[in-house]
Amino acid sequence: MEKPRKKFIDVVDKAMVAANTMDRDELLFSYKGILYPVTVCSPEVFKAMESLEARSDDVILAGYPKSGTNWVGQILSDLVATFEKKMQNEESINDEDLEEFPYLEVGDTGKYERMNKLPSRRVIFTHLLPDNLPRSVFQNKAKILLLIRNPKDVATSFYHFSNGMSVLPSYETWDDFFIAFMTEKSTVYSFMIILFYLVPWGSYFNYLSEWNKYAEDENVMTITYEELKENRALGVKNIAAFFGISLTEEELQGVVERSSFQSMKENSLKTHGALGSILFRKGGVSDWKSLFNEDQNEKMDKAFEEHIAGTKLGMKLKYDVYCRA
Ligand code: PPS
Repeated sequence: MEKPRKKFIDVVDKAMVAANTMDRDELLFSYKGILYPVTVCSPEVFKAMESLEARSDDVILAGYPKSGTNWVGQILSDLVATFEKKMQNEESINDEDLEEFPYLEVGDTGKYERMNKLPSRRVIFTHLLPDNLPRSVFQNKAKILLLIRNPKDVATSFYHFSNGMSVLPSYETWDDFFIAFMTEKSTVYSFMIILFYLVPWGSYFNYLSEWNKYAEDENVMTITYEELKENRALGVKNIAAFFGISLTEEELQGVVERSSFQSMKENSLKTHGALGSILFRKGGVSDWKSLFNEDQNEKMDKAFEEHIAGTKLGMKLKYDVYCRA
């Protein structure tokens, strides 16, 4: 993913320009009870997505927004590209015309028919709930890397991103954003209020609860942002093994080096265009300490306890290590 991604940058730039001329209450739409940005998603595209024919050798990355998707996406794309290059399958990696926006739910209605013709291996990112993925993903046993990050850092990252990225509604204060992040489903039916009180792509807690149902599947591997921060080399090795990507130690080390925060940030104008300076913000653990007050810590601790503490994913998050004040 070090090469310039023209189509990716075009899609994002166009969405940002379109959003700049819109009012805050026009930025999101609701589909099956979840909000999405109108400038990058649409109900027609969601319906067309069902025609995607998933493959058992697809490399799927699932993660709630702000969990490190672009980071792990870089690792996956680099692992696949390095392997393909070694096998001299140049066709599958070098043709710019074959490039599709990496997020499954972002594109046009013709995207999935084009994807059906792409050579293997396809690398696909998504923030969607498992039930909203095309049925063929589970039927055809595509492998899924599920990326999770502690809820306090996710909320912190999401808040800054919402205020920097024009396609998402911004928030006057962190307190306002915190209310939206913590609200699972609004019982208030005024459209304006729903927009104010819910974040796009749905509730973090609901996301983890739904994906937890798949956490034991043999085709699903879970990784945390925090474990990757602690030992990127081990994480890269485990990810490669899960997808059956066989590389030498030296090749794996190259993938590790190219996925450092510093290297991705430096390269971001080429890979992400204007979005780069918004997306690659801090890239660390515990920045939540700069925003959460005592009451918000208590509310988050309670919600975590109620919804996911006892689940497999909840335990993987090591909440006591990364989230206790
Ligand atoms: S998005 O827009 O929802 O797809 O965002 P996503 O990529 O999931 O998450 C963005 C956060 O990931 C951080 N990031 C990284 N952290 C560590 N190392 C690397 N290489 C890396 N690349 C991106 C990015 O900085 C965002 O986190 P915050 O806390 O805001 O810095």
